Amino acid sequence: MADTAFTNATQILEPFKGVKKVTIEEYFTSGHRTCQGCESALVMKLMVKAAGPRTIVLGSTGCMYVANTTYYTTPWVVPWMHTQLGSSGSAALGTSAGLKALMKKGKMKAEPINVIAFCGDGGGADMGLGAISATLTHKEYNSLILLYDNESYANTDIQLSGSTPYGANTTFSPPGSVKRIIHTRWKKNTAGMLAAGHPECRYVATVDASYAVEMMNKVRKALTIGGPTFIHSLDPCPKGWDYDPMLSHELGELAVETGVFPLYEVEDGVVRHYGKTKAIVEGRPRKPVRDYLLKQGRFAHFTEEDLDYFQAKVDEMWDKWEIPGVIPFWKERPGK
Ligand SMILES: Cc1ncc(C[n+]2csc(CCOP(=O)(O)OP(=O)(O)O)c2C)c(N)n1
Ligand code: SF4
Ligand SMILES: [Mg+2]
Repeated sequence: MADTAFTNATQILEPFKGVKKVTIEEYFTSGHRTCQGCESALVMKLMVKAAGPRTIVLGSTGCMYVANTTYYTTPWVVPWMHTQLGSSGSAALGTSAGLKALMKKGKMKAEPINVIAFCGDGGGADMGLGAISATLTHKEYNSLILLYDNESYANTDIQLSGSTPYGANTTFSPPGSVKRIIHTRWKKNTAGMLAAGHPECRYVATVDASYAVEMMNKVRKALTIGGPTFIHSLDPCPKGWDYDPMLSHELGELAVETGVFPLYEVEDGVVRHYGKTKAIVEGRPRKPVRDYLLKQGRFAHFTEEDLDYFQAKVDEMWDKWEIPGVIPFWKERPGK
């Protein structure tokens, strides 16, 4: 265990060496009302299982607040607090600073307590980005911010966010007979942006609950490294993405296998690709993006031309970016 006298200690959470070594205790249990097949609920469960009982969870408004804390019920076994939609960063920093001050004054036992704040893509990649950025500059406070990305403002009926993929049908971007593609912007590269821009943040990672042990181990690593850390999780959402709930796990895998959502970590400035993403970097062919897109009703209006455009943009991430799938700078761009 690190320096408890300094009251900035982190727990040393060794990685789970395979699924059989994962601890059995649950800290996110029954009592929630998320949709069948909701991957974000699984992310909550795995996140806090990985962190263990000495954890405080803070969550910004969104499905993981509203569906998880219906009047008088909650699945959280650990202390949990709601925070305003754009405030996951402030809540993480304030809680961590509060704990540190209380421990320093001797008002509570000096011990490592994990502080995890989660946010949706609306709350994190859009509205609360400034607060997350500020938190990632404060290296003296330990906190993990986990962005669960269901690629829309789901709780308020699937409005598009900066994290919604190109062309998706949302309540703000319904395809019409005159204009087929309403949402013409490419998805924000949130993890890459935060990793590149925050020198005091020692750990940024992307995860996908279809690869559950890897996901939990990245949470454990972030909490062990300490300081402010950030994890971005891609979460298939049967309601917003419009698919049969039994496909959640498969879609999570396809997002990685097609190269749409690369799995990596940036630890102290060093990039490591993971799992099937690593295999792709080492030369394994990516599956075509159509295998992923056409399983989802939100892309049902896509023509061959739209699929080609999407494929070309993903190809660019892999073939042209400075660091494949992570950092989108080109050494030089032909014709510009
Ligand atoms: C300041 C503010 N604006 C708008 C809302 C209404 N609102 C509640 S949840 C939500 C969607 C949040 O989207 P996201 O963060 O992606 O979480 P998700 O619902 O997708 O889980 C919105 C817009 C609010 N609660 N607070
Ligand atoms: S709308 Fe999506 S994120 Fe929200 S509870 Fe349902 S499946 Fe989960
Ligand atoms: Mg969302």
